[in-house]
Amino acid sequence: MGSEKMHRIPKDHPRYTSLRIRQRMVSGWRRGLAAPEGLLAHGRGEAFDYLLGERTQPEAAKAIRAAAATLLLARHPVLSVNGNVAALAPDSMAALARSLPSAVLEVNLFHRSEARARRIAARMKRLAGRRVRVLGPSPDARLPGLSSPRARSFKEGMLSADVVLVPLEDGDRTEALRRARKKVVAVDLNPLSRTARTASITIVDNVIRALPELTRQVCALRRRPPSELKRLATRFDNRANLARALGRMLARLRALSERRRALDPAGRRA
Ligand code: PTJ
Repeated sequence: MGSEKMHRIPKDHPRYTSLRIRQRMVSGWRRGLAAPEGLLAHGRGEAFDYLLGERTQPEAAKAIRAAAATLLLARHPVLSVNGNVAALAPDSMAALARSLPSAVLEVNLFHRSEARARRIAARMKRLAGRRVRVLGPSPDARLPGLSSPRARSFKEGMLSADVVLVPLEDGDRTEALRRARKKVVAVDLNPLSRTARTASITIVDNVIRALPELTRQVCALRRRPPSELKRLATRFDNRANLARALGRMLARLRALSERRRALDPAGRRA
């Protein structure tokens, strides 16, 4: 793992926020939290975020509300943490876990190594506090229909969950969770990914923005009657919402091309 110092990014750089997020990812990799493949996955996400204008769009806000209602109604919600989440948004994930009375955090890695799982679990435990259960090293179960080691999981984690939140997930595991009849809430900037298309609710947004907003919605909806939460959760149509998210990207591209503007996410001339 590299040990060079991070470059200081000038605050007036037009891509300051994006470059700072990128540094967080690199730092997560240097600390042994994120996999090197996570850096590549992040780059793919950045490209889609660019098309979204690097903002939480109305489709994502709608999905976040349905996701908050679904998590509040869950008997045993499990929040999955991988290397990218541990690098980019561990504090937001910990806050979300604290906001849900029965949520469990499960470290679930695509490129699994016990050492990385231990490091991520320790970080999440530190941030989430004593009240939140964190499952990380030494898995005791397997998700059916997946080949090793991605299948490794926990009896008291995903195996017994009714709702699983998977930020930045791979398509195979999302499909395996759906086959096991679990509701899956995904956060994925790519509306075309298998995860996005297979999940019950897909939030097409950056985890950096989506997770704090999800916690805000959980807190806002907490005292609403279950009938209202059920309505919010069941009326959500993932396919239609994904189509609208794609349509928004298309419309942005069309508007920008018609104005002959280079693609600056904020709509400024680049
Ligand atoms: O830490 P591990 O071993 O569990 O590995 C994590 C990665 C992300 C490497 C692994 O799950 C993986 O390979 O994922 P994929 O199949 O590349 O899918 C990642 C998806 O997340 C892609 O569709 C990206 O567009 C999307 N994405 C990337 N960065 C973000 C994102 N979505 C939301 N927020 C982001 N910041």
